[in-house]
Amino acid sequence: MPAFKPPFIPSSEITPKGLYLGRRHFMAGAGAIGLAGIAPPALAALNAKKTDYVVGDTITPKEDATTYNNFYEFGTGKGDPAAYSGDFKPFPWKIKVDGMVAKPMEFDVEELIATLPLEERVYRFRCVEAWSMVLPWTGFMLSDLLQKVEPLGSAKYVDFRTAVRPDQMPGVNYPILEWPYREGLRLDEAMHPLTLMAVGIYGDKLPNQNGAPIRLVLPWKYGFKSIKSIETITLTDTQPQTSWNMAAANEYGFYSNVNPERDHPRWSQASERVLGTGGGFFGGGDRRDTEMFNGYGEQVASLYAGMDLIENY
Ligand SMILES: Nc1nc2c(c(=O)[nH]1)N[C@H]1C(S)=C(S)[C@@H](COP(=O)(O)O)O[C@H]1N2
Ligand SMILES: [Mo]
Repeated sequence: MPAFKPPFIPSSEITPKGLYLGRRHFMAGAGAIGLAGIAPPALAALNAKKTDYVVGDTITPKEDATTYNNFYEFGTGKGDPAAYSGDFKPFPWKIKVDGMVAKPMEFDVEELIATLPLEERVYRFRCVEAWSMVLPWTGFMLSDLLQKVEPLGSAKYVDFRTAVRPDQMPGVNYPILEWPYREGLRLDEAMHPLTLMAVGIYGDKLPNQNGAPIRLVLPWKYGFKSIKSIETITLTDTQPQTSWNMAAANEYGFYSNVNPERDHPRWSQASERVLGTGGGFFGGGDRRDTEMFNGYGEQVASLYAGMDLIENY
């Protein structure tokens, strides 16, 4: 794996001095967040270290990021996830990690929150629909979780699946997509330090509509790769099926790296609307040019050295 070189402004420039604690891997105090069995409100104070991985732009207002969502398990409208996820119960929650690993395990998410090093990371998030946000996530590196199960040498990919709960997720009662929602990564992408398992946003636990209690965040890929409310993670030697590729293979490939030079068959990917800068649901607001790998090329381009990224979209 290449050495990591953050191109972003140092977090010391944007963070009150007392909160800036140096390198990552600051351990959240086990007592500070609470272990399994504590009611969800106890998670509100996520004890996270401010991180070096910070994008310099203005953070999108919370109101926008929590009311303009894609989470088809709760409906296809942008307002549906906020409106229809009230019955969803994100705690207690078990996440299973199995497949080509030496030690398949099931983890309680509140225990992971209490024991893995949490960081707050401000990432630009670019949806395939040509809009973007800048969001302060709290989470831990997926690599920290995968190391616990000891991936076998034969494992080459990681398959992720969302929970399917017809009584709590109204959308899964309709054949909008093939349920469960699924995503996949190559193992080296999964192990990359930018790959975050988010458990919070805006310093608080994840709202249901944003993927509670645990979701992936991949800042260099289109938003749909960042699968929400994950229940199983399976290591495999074959490229996993992914929901959007199954729905429309010519529009959504396995890689789905942000690429301004590879237009979606139905629209341009050269620029994006910046959400939260005016215009709301109906367009308007600032536009910015889309960057290759969403601006994270310095960290991730080497993962794709020698690959044709128009062909491998
Ligand atoms: N399980 C699941 N995960 C999902 C989706 C979904 O419909 N179901 N939508 C994806 C898409 S298209 C995007 S852009 C992001 C949106 O995340 P946000 O609502 O927190 O901004 O979630 C992704 N993860
Ligand atoms: Mo998206």
